[in-house]
Amino acid sequence: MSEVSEAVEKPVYFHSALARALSDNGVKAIFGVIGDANLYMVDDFIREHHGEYVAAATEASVVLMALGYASVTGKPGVATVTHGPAVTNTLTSLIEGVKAQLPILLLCGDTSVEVLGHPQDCAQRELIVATGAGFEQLRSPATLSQDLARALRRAVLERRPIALNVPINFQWEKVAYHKVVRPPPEAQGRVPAGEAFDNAVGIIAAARAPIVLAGRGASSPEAKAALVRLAERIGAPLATTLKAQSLFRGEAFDLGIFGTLSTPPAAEAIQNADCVIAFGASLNVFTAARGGFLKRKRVVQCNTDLADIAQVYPVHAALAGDPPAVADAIVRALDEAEISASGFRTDTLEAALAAHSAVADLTDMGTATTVDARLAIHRLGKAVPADRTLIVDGGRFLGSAWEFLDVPEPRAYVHTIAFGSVGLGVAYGIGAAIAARGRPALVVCGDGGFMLGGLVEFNTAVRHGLDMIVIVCNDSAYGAEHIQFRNKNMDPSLALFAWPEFADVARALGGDGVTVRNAADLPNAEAAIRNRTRPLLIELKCHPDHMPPSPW
Ligand SMILES: Cc1ncc(C[n+]2csc(CCOP(=O)(O)OP(=O)(O)O)c2C)c(N)n1
Repeated sequence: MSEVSEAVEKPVYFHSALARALSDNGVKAIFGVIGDANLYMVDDFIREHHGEYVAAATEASVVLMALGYASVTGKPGVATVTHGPAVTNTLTSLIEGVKAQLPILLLCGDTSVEVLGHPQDCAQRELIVATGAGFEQLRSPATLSQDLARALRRAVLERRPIALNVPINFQWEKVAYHKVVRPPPEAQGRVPAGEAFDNAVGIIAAARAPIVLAGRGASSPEAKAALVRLAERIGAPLATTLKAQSLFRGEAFDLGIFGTLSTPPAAEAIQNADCVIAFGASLNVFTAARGGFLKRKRVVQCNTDLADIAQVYPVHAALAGDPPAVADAIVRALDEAEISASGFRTDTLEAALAAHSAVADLTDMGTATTVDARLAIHRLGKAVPADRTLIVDGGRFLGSAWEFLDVPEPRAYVHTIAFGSVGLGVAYGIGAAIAARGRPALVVCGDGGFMLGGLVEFNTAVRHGLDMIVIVCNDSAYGAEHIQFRNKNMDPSLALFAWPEFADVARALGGDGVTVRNAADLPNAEAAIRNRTRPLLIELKCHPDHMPPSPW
């Protein structure tokens, strides 16, 4: 679609024009912390444009909320902060957004250049650029509409946060508002031609045991349908990355997650495969099981951008194109050459996949005063509606959440550890909850992560009436560090914490709280989930020496 630009009658204040430009560009929700550089714009956005404004407690969370929104909707999230320390508070979250490749627009105020020695002045451009985010300067009140539209477009096309630096002294200037909307181009069904494509088809035709693997970049309904067609055509089982989990649920020969989180029958099938055809996946170290799952296999990788191919491991065929179009083109080429299907879809494999149960072989590690995190999470997961959003924080507990909780579709899974930071889950979850009202946001975090980041925003979920359930796996420890001291036969007390009762904390913050001390307390938690009317925190008392190992 081309640029839409219209003139508007009489001059308005810059801050009103900015709110209007956001609304005209389809922005429905903004996450923010106000200060003297953005308060009037936010007021206008709410009053004049009936926009949704989420008032976060810290600027770090504002960016994370916008990332959560972008992750669930696939559209840019929008955040607003004032200047100086408000901007420096966003930096860790911006790095998270860059590594997560999520499109957001961060509106930053910029300290007045007229005030010599302003205490809040700092090198905003340099700080932002150092995170890997893009930087756009709002040049003048007259260029507001173009500058905003360009920043939004860049966020989508560059798949990263773009900060738009907005000088504070523009706010009460008058501008003749022009509507400018510059939507990015849509996917163009590109299929690579020539040798690269022929080579890929040759590899697939020769494969005796191929697997079709989908990543988040191939998780649209069209991509799913095309990959299912291809997998059926060549007799390949289907698999996904963690971020595309559940894409093929219900399909025949769905291996589930390909990588360090694979189930035993899926891992066996992967070991027996001789070819992996990956679409929209980065093939990172976790998907590749540190390289082990790609060894002795021919690898075909198809991504929209050539730059995303062979980033970590070499591949045998690189296809830069649109996954659904490429998958269909491969099927046509195989049909033309009358290549028959592989024999990899066997009854034995089907039976092994069907017989697998995640919890059947687990020994309960619970005690009279603690629960087994895996079994408790699995059970509580059944009590939360299946149509939910899942947000998993970082820490040793995360394997339990990844393995025992599922989502209805890939976009309902929100990944929060692109930068390996703990404590981002609750803020990400608030953005996800705003993006998908009607779906409960299920956040799983550790005690350390909750105290590091979740605590500060739990009340934001309360103030905004969000449907959020936070399961805190409380092993009274930085478990990921506790295990390291233990492994070296050292005293782990530096990693131990005597936190307050988390259920009391949740109630003090305006939510509900339930404590699960042992398996007999689980029915209380299940009832609290069923009867929830406000954000609910469930504390699982866990033992630091009885936690499953981290897959991280
Ligand atoms: C911002 C940040 N600070 C510190 C760390 C180091 N770190 C990794 S895991 C972890 C422990 C987290 O504890 P908790 O949330 O209780 O989860 P657990 O490991 O106990 O399951 C810490 C401190 C980190 N990854 N990110």
